[in-house]
Amino acid sequence: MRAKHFIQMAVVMMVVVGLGLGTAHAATISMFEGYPLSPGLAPASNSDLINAGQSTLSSIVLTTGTVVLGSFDKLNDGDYWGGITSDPARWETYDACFGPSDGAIVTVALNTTASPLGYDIDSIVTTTASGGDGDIRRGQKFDLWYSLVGTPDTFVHVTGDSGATVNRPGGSVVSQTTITGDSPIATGVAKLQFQFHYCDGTHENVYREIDVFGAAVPEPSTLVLLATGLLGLLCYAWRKRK
Ligand SMILES: [Ca+2]
Ligand SMILES: [Ca+2]
Repeated sequence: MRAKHFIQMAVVMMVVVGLGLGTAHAATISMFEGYPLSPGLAPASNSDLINAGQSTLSSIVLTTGTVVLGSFDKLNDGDYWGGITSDPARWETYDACFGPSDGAIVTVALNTTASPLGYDIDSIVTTTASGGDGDIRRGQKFDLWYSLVGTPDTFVHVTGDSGATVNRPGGSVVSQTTITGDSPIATGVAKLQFQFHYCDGTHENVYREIDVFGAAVPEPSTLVLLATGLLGLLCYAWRKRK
């Protein structure tokens, strides 16, 4: 490829990336409520971007606040059940949850060494469960923020339900929200932040898992190779037809 063409392609790609960054940061949020093992309840993922042990996760830390119930490592352990997956009754115990204090912030750093252009975030699934019917701790209320690879410590708020990104009091045994957005929610992401709030101002909500789904943003070299390969195939087909 001639240098001039490469520069033209690079400029086009920068414009495309720029347009992507300029889109609105509004999210679409759907809510599932039901009993454990109900149809429609998404299972916990153990291979999402922020799950413990995944190469896409750099660090996940509680940067503000405390754990008032359960333990922090339940947030991304790929499990809802505290290891006893065959017994739905165990759902309602407190040993497999993360109950953050009001205002607690969890900061997730994605592995930008492995993916220098950051990550596309397609969807985020958060699951809570607690106690008997009407227990306020089943609800979910948190703000979601993300930062981009160029400015990893500048966080952008994702707008969702009124008052917070997610603000659902909850009413059944399980509450699960799925956050999506303009596809994807954001691109070129370096970090995510979740700030948790008490739904009723008094009681902690108990989170069982947060799954973040997405993929590494392909590097330009990969895109150029793909484009060149495609062009080559088209030329080949065209010459064959002649
Ligand atoms: Ca868990
Ligand atoms: Ca997970």
